[in-house]
Amino acid sequence: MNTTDQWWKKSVVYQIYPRSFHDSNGDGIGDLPGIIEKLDYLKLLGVDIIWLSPIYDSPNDDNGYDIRNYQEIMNEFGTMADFDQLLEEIHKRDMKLMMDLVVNHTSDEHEWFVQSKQSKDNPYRDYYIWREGKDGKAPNNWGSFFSGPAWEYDEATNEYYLHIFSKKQPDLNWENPKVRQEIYQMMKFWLEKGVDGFRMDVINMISKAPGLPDGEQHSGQLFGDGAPNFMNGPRIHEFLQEMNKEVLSQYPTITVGEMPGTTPEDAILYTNPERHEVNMIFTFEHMDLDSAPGGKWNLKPLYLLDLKENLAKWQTALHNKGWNSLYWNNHDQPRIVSRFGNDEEYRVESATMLAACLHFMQGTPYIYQGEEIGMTNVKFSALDEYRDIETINMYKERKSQGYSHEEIMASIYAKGRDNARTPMQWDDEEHAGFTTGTPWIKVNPRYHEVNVKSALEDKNSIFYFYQKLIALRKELDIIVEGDFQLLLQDHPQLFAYKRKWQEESLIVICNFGDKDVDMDNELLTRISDYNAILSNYPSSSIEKLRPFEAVVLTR
Ligand code: ISL
Ligand code: CA
Repeated sequence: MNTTDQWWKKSVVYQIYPRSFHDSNGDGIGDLPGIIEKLDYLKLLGVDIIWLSPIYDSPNDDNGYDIRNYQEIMNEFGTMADFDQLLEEIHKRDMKLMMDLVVNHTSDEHEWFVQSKQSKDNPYRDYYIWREGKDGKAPNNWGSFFSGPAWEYDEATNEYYLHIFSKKQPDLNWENPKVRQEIYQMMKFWLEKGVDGFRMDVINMISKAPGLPDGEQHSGQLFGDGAPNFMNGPRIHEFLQEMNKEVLSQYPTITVGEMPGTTPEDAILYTNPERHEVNMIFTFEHMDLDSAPGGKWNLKPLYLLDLKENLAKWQTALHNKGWNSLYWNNHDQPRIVSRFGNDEEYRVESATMLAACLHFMQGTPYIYQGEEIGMTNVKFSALDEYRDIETINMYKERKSQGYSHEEIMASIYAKGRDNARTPMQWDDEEHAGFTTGTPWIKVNPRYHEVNVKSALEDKNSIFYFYQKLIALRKELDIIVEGDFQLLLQDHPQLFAYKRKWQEESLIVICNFGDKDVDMDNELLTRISDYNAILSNYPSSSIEKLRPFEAVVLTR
């Protein structure tokens, strides 16, 4: 494969969560025409590829990740004609479009499932995973990601169906070749329209361990841990290779697999070009470092040493063997400036430092809407202001387990997915310029201060810093090609690394703390012949780094 085939290695992806991006008709819900109106803004930022979270027909139990019809557009978002226009406008601006491919499960309102439920001998029965109960209980002890068991009992046929996510998201049965063929046909429908690739939702969960054995029961947990039996399962590579052969290899696509529970060793198997599976995956390891045992809601502070060790491990392991995706944010994660930075007095400094720290690594960077203006987490006081099924179900489950309201809200403030899903803040008008109606979820009250309009007016804004990072990636091949070496490994406050390629070197030094820190003397001598090419303070001296300062040097 030559580098023109691997164009996505030089690209930067921008993720749009359509429901919250821009509403064109005042119904309070973002839509496709709303996105078209903002394409010039994305072009100005300089991104190459747009990844759209699901826009397909859906009853919205999980905001579109529960698809009722793969080949229709969600009414609230517009029509197929709007979609065709969106694609055309994106291509006209020399950008590309990546669709969300959600094929581990469908909505329970998808025609296949409606049929499947009818009777045990319905031709669609085997499109999903149905089992008899065991001793009057569910077929196994797996829990769902959205609280409660992963099985739902169906009275009509006296069997249970598997749903790793909500009970309105039944898992498809990938063992059934007909299911696979249906999916491949559907993918071709979109590729024939001209879309440029897919982000594949929890794609490493499509192969389940035969027999669906119980998971280990950890103390304090309501359910067994099914993950080892449904993540990276026995036929996963076979399925992906088949999909690649039958579909992807016939089009010039970019593909990224969302893959929780995946190590760098797994990632190499998924992304080594010679294996013909996907181009890159989303790892979760760095997103789990601030969780205590028992899952994301059990909070733990981030230790910088853990983050450094983890990211360095992925960088070195995948070099020349696979390909990384680089991300801090998406629609499932809290806002990075509130999480690993300081969203109060050092919002701009920490947002830009975090951006620099990530964007000089090897891999394809992903920017999530609002990240480029430093949008922050929210703290709604009442549960009914939250919209996310994961948050609402977790609240009820923890309440019944005896947690206090305050304890649960603390977890939601830190980790709830709605942190990322409040409307995009375009200006300081009512509802932040997102809608003229009533937004489907409350706007973050900080929109007066944090919005696109003011970012565009300030040449030192986070927006222009991202713009610079994207431009530098196009200019400096070392960012795409270079190897990675962690520097100052044990330093508790500085994250520093070196990239090397041919005769060139690039060094990134980031202060993750809110205090000044003296530069390490030895490193200072080593970089005396380097030139600073970027800093997130108006002027910088590398002898002392100020709070959340980032400096990038080359030689
Ligand atoms: O965000 C999470 C909560 O901890 C993850 O468990 C998340 O559910 C997991 O990363 C899978 O995410 C993807 O599939 C889900 C959907 O809800 C997410 O929005 C999507 O990104 C089911 O389709
Ligand atoms: Ca709308």
